[in-house]
Amino acid sequence: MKNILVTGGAGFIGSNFIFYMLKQHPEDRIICLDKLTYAGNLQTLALIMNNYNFKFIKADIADRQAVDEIFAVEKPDIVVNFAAESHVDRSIENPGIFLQTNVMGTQVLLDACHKYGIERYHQVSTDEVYGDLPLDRSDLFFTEQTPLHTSSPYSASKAAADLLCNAYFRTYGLPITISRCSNNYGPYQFPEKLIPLMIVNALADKPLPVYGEGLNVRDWLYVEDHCRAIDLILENGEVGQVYNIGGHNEMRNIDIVKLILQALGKPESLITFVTDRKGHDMRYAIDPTFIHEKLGWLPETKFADGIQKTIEWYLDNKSWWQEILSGEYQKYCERMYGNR
Ligand code: NAD
Ligand code: TDX
Repeated sequence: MKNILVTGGAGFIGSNFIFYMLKQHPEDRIICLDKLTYAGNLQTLALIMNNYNFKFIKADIADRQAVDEIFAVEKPDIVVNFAAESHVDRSIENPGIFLQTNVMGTQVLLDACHKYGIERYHQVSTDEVYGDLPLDRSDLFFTEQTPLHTSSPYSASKAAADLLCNAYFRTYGLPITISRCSNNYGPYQFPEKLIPLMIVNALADKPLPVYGEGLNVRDWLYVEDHCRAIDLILENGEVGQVYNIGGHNEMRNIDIVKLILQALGKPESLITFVTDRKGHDMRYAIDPTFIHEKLGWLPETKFADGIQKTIEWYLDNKSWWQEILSGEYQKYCERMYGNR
């Protein structure tokens, strides 16, 4: 039985990871630490809130005292850090909070791991730390050896956090691992990211804002495949190692948007081309050979199946995203958590 501290577990990937782990490893205990920013949603965790092997704690990973107290009481064996400001567009608007949470928060967690001792600290990073690839070189992919070359304040903050993890491994011998994954999609993704935004806008017959000409390419990974990869890294990964997670599943934004419109029976006239994102990365593409050879991981979900499941989830769970969009979610948090 292990105590696993999952930070950022009220967000998209963190919550999916908690569900995955409770199913795969019911003997373990999960403690979710989350600040509940706009991107964190307690409603997502409502079904497991009363599980005997789950505990939720509202806290900021950058709050040294709070994190110290949590480590002293909960004594985690494993920490998986998902907590982050994760939206590139917001980082362009306001970089400061990205440095605070993604860099300083990571340092606070690493210090606590060093102080209290830990079996493993796993940092959930991103392929964006490698920068981008040109559209006309489909032979090029990111490997674990690709130099860090960031574009946005978001990716710079994630790269800084990765370097800190490496420093704590080299300097203090802290048993860290890092994974860098491509774009995730699936249930519970906040509707500011491409796929859920396009689904909810299309359902409301609102314009679908495509940046530039929509030719940018992303390598899409179904969130459950990502969770399985992290579980494998925790079980069999080598400390000090970086693992790239992605699936040779590259698609242009415009093709994704058209596919969503087709699946929902909505007209392409909803597509609106808008001013491009500043510093917009052209193409991300992961070479997953290393994790495949070392840990036997391969993505299992075909994009056609994953996008269908995702669209169905948003159709079946309208109240989840309608509450977020209407601001109801903030009131829900105060109601549910205000006096705890
Ligand atoms: P998300 O924005 O959906 O969720 C982030 C969660 O972290 C939220 O619950 C939020 O409340 C919490 N959080 C934010 N600041 C915090 C703080 N200071 N202290 C405690 N909790 C805090 O993000 P996501 O898409 O689930 O991404 C999870 C992780 O995976 C991030 O580290 C992100 O950089 C990385 N990642 C995401 C993707 C993707 O496609 N979504 C791809 C690669 C890497
Ligand atoms: O309205 C939009 N219109 C549009 O054309 C939005 C929100 C996005 N886009 C484009 C920009 C990107 O080329 O779609 C692509 C995907 O955009 P996002 O969903 O914002 O993801 P991205 O910028 O690729 O970053 C994501 O993957 C890597 C996550 O948000 C990061 O947290 C992760 O590290």
